[in-house]
Amino acid sequence: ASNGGMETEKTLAMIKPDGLRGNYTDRIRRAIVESGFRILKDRVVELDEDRASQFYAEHSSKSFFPSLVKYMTSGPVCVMVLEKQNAIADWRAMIGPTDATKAKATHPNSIRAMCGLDSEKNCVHGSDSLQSAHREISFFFEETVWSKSETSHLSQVF
Ligand code: RTP
Ligand code: MG
Repeated sequence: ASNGGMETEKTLAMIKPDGLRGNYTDRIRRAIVESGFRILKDRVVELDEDRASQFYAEHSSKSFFPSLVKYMTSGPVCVMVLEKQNAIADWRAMIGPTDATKAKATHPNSIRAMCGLDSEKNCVHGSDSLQSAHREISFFFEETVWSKSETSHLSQVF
């Protein structure tokens, strides 16, 4: 490769409804860029119940699923395609543990420590594997024809 064999990778990052409501978007995006990621694409969308359920289908049998879907449909989310070497693992490391309470205790510099609240309202998402990254990027940026009322560019929102 032209960059000396250092292949880049893409991952899907999401600022969840609590993160958007709490005005953490600018801080999160600055941290992303300062950590060497390129933000290739971004959009703000509102998930309805069907799409939130599809996105988190792997958790459909869990007891927290109904609450998770309610949370994820409580307001708009900002989805971004991030690119860098080792993007998937590096973004997961940057966001910290799922439970924001734990993140505050053990990973104080993580994004979930900065803006998350508890085991559910943890303000950000990151793809957990190459396969998830492919699925999730196409979920938001290819497969679905989002209606105009559901989607807007960040510049129109902030
Ligand atoms: P994510 O998929 O959102 O990046 O989070 P994750 O990999 O760290 O955690 P995962 O196990 O995939 O869970 C997905 C989301 O479900 C909510 N959750 N609530 N109440 C609970 O015990 C519980 N556990 C998980 C969180 O919003 C979590 O991010
Ligand atoms: Mg997950």
